[in-house]
Amino acid sequence: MIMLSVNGRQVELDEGSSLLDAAKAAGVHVPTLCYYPGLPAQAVCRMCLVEVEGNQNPQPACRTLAKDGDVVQTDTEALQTFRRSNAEWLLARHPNDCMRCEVNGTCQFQRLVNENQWEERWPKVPLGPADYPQELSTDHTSPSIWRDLSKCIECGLCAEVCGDARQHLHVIGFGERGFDRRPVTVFDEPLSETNCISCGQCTLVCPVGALIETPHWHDVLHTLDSRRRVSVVQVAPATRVAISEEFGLKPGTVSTGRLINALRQLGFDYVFDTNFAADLTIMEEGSELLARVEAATRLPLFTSCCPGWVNWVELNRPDLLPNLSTTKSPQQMHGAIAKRSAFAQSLGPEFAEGRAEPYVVSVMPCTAKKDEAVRPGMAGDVDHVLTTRELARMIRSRGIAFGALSEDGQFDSPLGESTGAAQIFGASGGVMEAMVRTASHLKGTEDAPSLEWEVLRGVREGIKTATIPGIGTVAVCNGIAAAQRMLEEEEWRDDFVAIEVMACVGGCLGGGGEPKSMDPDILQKRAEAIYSIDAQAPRRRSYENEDVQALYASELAAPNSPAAEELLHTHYAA
Ligand code: HC0
Ligand code: SF4
Repeated sequence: MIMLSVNGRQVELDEGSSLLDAAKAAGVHVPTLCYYPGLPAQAVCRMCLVEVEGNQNPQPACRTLAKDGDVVQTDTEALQTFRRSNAEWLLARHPNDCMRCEVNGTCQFQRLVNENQWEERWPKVPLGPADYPQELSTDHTSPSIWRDLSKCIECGLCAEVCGDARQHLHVIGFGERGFDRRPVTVFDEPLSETNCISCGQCTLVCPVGALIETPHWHDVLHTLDSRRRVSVVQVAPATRVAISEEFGLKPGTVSTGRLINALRQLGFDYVFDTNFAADLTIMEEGSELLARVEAATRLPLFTSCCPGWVNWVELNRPDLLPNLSTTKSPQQMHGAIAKRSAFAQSLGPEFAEGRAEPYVVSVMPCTAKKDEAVRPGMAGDVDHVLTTRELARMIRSRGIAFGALSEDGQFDSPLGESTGAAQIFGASGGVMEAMVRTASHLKGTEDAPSLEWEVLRGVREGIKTATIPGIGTVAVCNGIAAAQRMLEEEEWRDDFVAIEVMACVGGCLGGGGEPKSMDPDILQKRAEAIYSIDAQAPRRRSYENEDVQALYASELAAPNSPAAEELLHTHYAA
């Protein structure tokens, strides 16, 4: 342990901690722009400069190790002048059109400027070289991600997260040096022409509005306000445990009921649960796995509910496409059922055949789900996809006091019924654990010996494995980098019967559309919330979902039947 003082307050902390950690431990706020927990400190924004006694120059707190006996000052007049000069430089390169910006109210730069009353004093200097074509600075070609370089503050976090620090995809990197430095794609191609998998991790760490999810919430509000179609919304498992953070509730707060009430206040006619379709996914994907094991073909089976992973396979390893499960993701299944099944038509006359089909919106922790919703073979199942962050904006824009809503909201039935197995889909390892819980039942043998598979849980990046009696050994790749590492060796072909891949570390609860929380333990807290919902669920195995049983009895006959194939399965194109 080391002892030091920050603004006169004594703190004790572990060796290896930074001065930023020390300030936090002392309860002192040090401004940052280019810092994100878990990513390497960039130390380029110079907002976190602090004075350390004995050092002539101020030090960046994010990247300077705290030493025993340090005496640190964080808010002297000289430091304030430094910060103001840096901010004025950034303001000169920024459009400062906050009122029309998608991150208005959540932008870190805007907040700092506002808190410190910094002003725009210098003539405008656009980002990049003087002859940089301005049309290249705005890129709206991706169905999932919008880029606006005019808002970039060159923090470097997007290049880090897309590169070696997290995803190992290197779609965005830094071009030029010094004055002209800016984040670019290879050959400055638009994102849609690159190997971007739409994971949205870059939008999660961007402190400003330079990288955002392709916004759908304006269209959704317009459609709801027009009240011309019956509207349906479905909610993903990872959204209900994270949206609380957007409204100042404690991280890890489960907000399912509040969320349902907010969606009703926004004007949705039916509020359903993506988890219903997650249970159905297990029935289809589990049966698919057993059929492949029996026929000894297309093994190992890769899960396909993460669209970032599917994009990666299509772009980089089309030879693996036959191994992907053809089962649609729960998002797409839910949309297909709401729009095209006789089952949904039993909901009421507004769903009946011949009427305008319902308007289906999904709320997801994921930016790649926007991309998935327009994929060939599935387009039309879901009309618009909102990220957790976008939904929070919608709720704020309608003046709904989320934190004050009651937790008593209930999903509509029957497309709102679900089990605990479906809820854990939102965490890395959850799809596999849910499949394990049901596989023995599908085989017609005793159920798996254990309900809970701790070895498949955990939010840390890497590969988890488990040997399941009667099935074989399965693997979980937590993050696209882990999957890439695994595929570099050939052992995976023989070692595993099934492999779950989630492109974002933590699974969906670490998705690119989740709140931009700066809590370093955030994934753990969200995961605990997800597993607590499962632990309290009256039913915890997907085949126990009575409405899923009813859907098979009334319409689909059995998993992987021709009717189920038509409605619930898809194909992939290289
Ligand atoms: Fe997920 Fe899903 S669990 S991908 O992570 O499978 O986005 O939360 O909604 O579709 O259910 C995301 C989360 C979902 C889907 C489900 C799966
Ligand atoms: Fe990289 Fe993901 Fe951002 Fe695409 S969405 S640029 S793959 S971090």
